[in-house]
Amino acid sequence: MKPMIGRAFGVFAFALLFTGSALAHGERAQQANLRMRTVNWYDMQISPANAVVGDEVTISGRLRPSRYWPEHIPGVGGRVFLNVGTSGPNFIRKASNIDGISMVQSTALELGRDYSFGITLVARKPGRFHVHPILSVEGAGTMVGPGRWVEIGGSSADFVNEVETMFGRKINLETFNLGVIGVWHAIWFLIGGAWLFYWLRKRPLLIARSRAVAEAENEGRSADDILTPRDRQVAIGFVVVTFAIVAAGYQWAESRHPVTTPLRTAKVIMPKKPEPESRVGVTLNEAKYRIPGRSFQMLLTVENRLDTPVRISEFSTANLRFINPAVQSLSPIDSHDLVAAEGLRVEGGTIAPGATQTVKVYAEDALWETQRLTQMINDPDSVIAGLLFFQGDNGAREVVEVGGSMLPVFN
Ligand SMILES: [Cu+2]
Repeated sequence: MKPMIGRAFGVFAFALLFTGSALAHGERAQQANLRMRTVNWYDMQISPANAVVGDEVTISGRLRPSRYWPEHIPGVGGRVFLNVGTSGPNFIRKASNIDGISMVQSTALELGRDYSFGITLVARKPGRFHVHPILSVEGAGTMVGPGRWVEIGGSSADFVNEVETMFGRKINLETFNLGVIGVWHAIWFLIGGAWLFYWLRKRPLLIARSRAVAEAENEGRSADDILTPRDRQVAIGFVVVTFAIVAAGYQWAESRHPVTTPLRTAKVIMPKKPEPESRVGVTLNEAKYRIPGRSFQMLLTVENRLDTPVRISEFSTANLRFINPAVQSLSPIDSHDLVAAEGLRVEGGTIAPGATQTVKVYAEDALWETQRLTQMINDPDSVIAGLLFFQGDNGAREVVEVGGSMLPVFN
């Protein structure tokens, strides 16, 4: 007995030790290839980072479904829905759009295309919440975008959530019809409870009853023989009462709300669009991940079709941003902003206008480990993808997706 208790304590202590750092909504739990090769999110902004209950908080940015989307996972061409991931009903979503088209319903997108998105929230509860844009993909699950902390002050009591119906009636969505919902729950709870109460009083019960049924069948009788005429009358009574309540409830609801419309399930149609035209051509010749150094390396051939010299300023994959400090300085916005400010090293630096040259890129940071992306070496197909950002001397920016096979290096 004693070792058991000791072990139980050990597990408990272990759990306590690790709950502190958990982010609790599983952004690191998804497989590495799901995070690296599904939706590329960038330019994301959530503002304001501090608000009070009732204030609007907007999320905006761009998303690019990967051209290297894993074949075994349903893609964005089926049905997707743009939403928000946070730790509970702390906000309401007032509006959302992709490329300016309202996303009140779900839609379908295309791989390799570049879309802008925007979401308008209203703060509902006070607290400090980690907020992510998310894209729910039918059959594949939820693809989580970058997270930001949003601090909401004020009091829940000040939250107002009123709408006006087509007939001019003002409704408070926080409390609308709560009484009716409560009454219906109580009615079905009572009926279910009475049904249970009737049968639990009877003997034999449970296993003994099962044995009685088996016995009757062994003797060649019908198992229904153990029911009494009274049992049958009670059961018929329950059926009649249940149907009567359903019919009366329907009549009552119809008379109270004569005009209703069903919930809408149609898809929003997104106009077809071409793949983003890139004035920088990139070919991935080789990609390696050196496990001891947490060093991700890419050998690229870059063709600069712009009329200005360009340099690689950033590599972004799985919401991790590796920044080239020689080109831009960027620091994390908050404690969980996944920016490696000095994480990108580029050999073969500036690419002259019109030139084609080989560039070696190193993305090195402990984030590979802490964000559990090292498991990419366990993917059977070992394909990686991410966005490369090129910065022109004249301020031009090109965003190009790269992807291909990755080779793990163990020493
Ligand atoms: Cu989060």
